[in-house]
This record gives sequence, structure tokens and C-alpha cells, in this order.
Amino acid sequence: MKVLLALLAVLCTLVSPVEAGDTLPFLTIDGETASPRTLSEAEFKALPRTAVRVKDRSGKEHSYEGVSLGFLLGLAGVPLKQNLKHGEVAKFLHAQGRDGYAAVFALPEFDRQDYLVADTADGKALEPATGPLQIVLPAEPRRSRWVKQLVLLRIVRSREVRF
Ligand SMILES: Nc1nc2c(c(=O)[nH]1)N[C@H]1C(S)=C(S)[C@@H](COP(=O)(O)O)O[C@H]1N2
Ligand SMILES: [Mo]
Repeated sequence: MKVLLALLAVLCTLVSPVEAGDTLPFLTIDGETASPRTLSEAEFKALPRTAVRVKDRSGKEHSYEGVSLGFLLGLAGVPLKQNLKHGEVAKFLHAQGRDGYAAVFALPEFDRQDYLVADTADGKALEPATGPLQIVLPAEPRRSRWVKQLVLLRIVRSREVRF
């Protein structure tokens, strides 16, 4: 019986999506990178902060603040900018929200500075439906990569296709 229960527990953890509620770290950066890590809310808040200004659909400007997405990847040892060489360009970022929604980014995209993991908008913490963290991309009015409730930044290596 005990063995069966243990097996069931293992199976449950294997099939459950990234949705483990309170047990989920604030932000996880993992995958094919030199120093995968998790960040607590306090650790995130202590990182160097940047701000970007973005116009919404009605033309109203909003100020988002948080930590540069490239900086966060750098913390986990992801090679970027001049360190992004040769085979490393086959890697990409899979960014995922608590609901499982995901968007991908190629690593050379982080040559630009204005990709943000925001925790505030106009000086206030993001709404629960959006935060506590959201990817904010000032250059992308189509907001499909503005992953809400961001919990995971995973580096994935694209596999060689053999013919
Ligand atoms: N976690 C999560 N983030 C998400 C989505 C989602 O379904 N889940 N939808 C995306 C898409 S397709 C769009 S257009 C915007 C919509 O957000 P808005 O209605 O606040 O502009 O959120 C993006 N971020
Ligand atoms: Mo969308």
C-alpha cells in the first residue's frame, strides 16, 4: 500500500503543470545554462532596477519598473552579447507564466536593453492577474510575449535535425 501511494505521489508530480501554487519559487531561471538558480521575492527586489515607458492602446503613457530580462539571464550564466558565440545561438529562452502560457526569445534579442521583468506599473505593484512579475517589451505593441504571472525562465537548446 505504502509503495502504491509513493508511486501515486511520484506520478502526480510528473503530470502536474507549473502551477504548484505557494510552493513555487518566486522566479526560476534554469535549463541549459551554467548557473541555474531560483530567486526569492526579496532577492529579486534587491537587484539593480530599470524603468521603461510604454504607451497603451489609448496612447496613455505608463512607467514600468523592474529588472532587465538580460540581466536576470546573466545572473544564471546565460551567454549574451559579446559572449554569445558559435553554438550558443542554437539556444533560446522559454518564458512561462503560472498558467502555463509561454513565449520564446532568441538570445541575440538581448543585445537590446529594454526587455524588462516588471514588478510595478506607475509605481504600484502589478495586479494579481498580471503579476507579481510580467515581461514588458516596449517595442512590441502586440502584447503576446508580455508573459503575465511570470514564474519560469528556461534556457533550451534547439536540437539538430538529422536527415
Ligand atoms: N500568463 C499569461 N500571459 C499572457 C497571456 C496568457 O494567456 N497568459 N496572453 C498574452 C496575450 S496573447 C496578450 S494579447 C496579452 C493580453 O494582455 P492584456 O489584455 O493585459 O493586454 O497578454 C499576454 N500574456
Ligand atoms: Mo493576444
